[in-house]
Amino acid sequence: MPPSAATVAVDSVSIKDFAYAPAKVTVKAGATVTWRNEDQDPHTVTSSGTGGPLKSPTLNTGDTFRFTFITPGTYEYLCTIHPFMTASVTVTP
Ligand SMILES: [Cu+2]
Repeated sequence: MPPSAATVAVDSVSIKDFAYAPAKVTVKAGATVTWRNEDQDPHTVTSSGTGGPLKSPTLNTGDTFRFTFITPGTYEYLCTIHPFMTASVTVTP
């Protein structure tokens, strides 16, 4: 049975106007999420707190970062340059 439009996993996130869009995405374990910086300013994709798996380099305009999520859970992240930019990825089994 094909998934309905409402349940299609989003696996790409734009970084634009100092925000991640969409700010909350849900993917299945094993999915690779791609972030792309569409802003004129540099940003990062960095796990909140300590010990998280997301540690992108500084992404300049047009740069992309990919991460494959293996373990289910909710992964909060932010931009270390602009810590008010926060978002999360939820990984389902
Ligand atoms: Cu930023």
